[in-house]
Amino acid sequence: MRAINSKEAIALEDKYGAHNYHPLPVVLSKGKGVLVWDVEGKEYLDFLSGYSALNQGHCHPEIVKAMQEQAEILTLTSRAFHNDILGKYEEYITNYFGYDKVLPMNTGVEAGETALKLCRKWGYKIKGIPENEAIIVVAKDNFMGRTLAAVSASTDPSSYNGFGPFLPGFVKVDFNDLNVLETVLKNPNVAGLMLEPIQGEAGVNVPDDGYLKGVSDLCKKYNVLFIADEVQTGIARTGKMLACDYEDVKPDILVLGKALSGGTMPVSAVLTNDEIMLTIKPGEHGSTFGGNPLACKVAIAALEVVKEENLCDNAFKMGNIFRAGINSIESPLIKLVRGKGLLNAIIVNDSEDSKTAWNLCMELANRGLLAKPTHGNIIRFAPPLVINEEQMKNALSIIKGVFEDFKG
Ligand code: IF1
Repeated sequence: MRAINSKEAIALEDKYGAHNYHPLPVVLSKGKGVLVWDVEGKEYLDFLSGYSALNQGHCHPEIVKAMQEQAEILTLTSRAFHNDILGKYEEYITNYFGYDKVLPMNTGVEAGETALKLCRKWGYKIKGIPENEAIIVVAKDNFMGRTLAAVSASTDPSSYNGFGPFLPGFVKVDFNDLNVLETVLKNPNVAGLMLEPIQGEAGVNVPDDGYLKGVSDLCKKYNVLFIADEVQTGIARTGKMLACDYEDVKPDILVLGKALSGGTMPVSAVLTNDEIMLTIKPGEHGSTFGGNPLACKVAIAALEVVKEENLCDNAFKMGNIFRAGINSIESPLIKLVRGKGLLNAIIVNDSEDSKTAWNLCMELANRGLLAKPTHGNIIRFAPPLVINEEQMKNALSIIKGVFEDFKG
């Protein structure tokens, strides 16, 4: 197949593909580590990382090697039969995160849905909530994916508009407010509370110190399951293995995805204890590809890389360099920078509906750095966690130049 240029590639997507995204006009054809190249050969620093799925960097050799080897042996058995990889993976990941059991799925939202189902089952069978009356509390401005349950839990019109009727049983409370949360958790029909430790799509919304500990304590006090959606914050992204680790909080149910495969293929997982996990009986939940041998081998390799390459420490150190560098930029356009580890965002000093953040990202791309606005005036910066100091300094130099030269 002859190579196509950017213009042709974009035209094909426009003609034959759904218009459910508005990408930057960049057509990538190669990735390695922190770097990506477009079809014309231009090099970029990737500061989006596939929405934090590429924590280990593009095409990590150890992960690709594991994928290639397993792909030639056995890729899928379905769960109708056992295989020689799944049990070893289940032992590995449950020991890695300190839980009794794992339920393997594929995408992050499938893992989130699995957590919601486990929580409801536990509510009825263990907590004794009357059938079909379980309530799950979520934080406003959450993002857990694009399924109907996920958008039923959403407070973002761009996520739920036009997709009703919605799944009942969600109560939405302000993020980062323990008082309002306690009043809601007193309801004996509340089975669980699901939230991201840092709200990614909401614009890297970091709660006050002590909030996660307070959430965990309130959930224990009212016999409510704390479900942590660490699909985006997990696997070293925030400078700790899990964002919950910043407050030594252990969620009852842990939801992982994205970087669980190092960005090679969809792999997600739900981890919890026996009491909760065993409320789901054979035939009550599953997925064709969930826990397939290829995904299991890839996930083991991806998790090994995180530890072998000290990605938590590197994310923590590089994140400090990034935020210090942004804070040293003299620009009226920078309202503030916030985040933990290498999950950061710049709040642009302009209205939510302005094109400024988009235009800044277009100029960043022109100068060799890829980032994209999340809501309106917020630009997320999340490079692969393998980034080194020289690459970070180069990135900061590009960002500084764009903000200082920006003429609107
Ligand atoms: C899009 C961003 C959005 C997630 C959290 C579950 C999921 C996600 C905390 C679902 C997915 C992706 C989805 C993608 C854009 C991106 C994203 F914050 F990461 F940038 F949308 F908020 N929990 N996040 O962040 O995982 O099913 O996608 O594997 O849908 O536009 P998934």
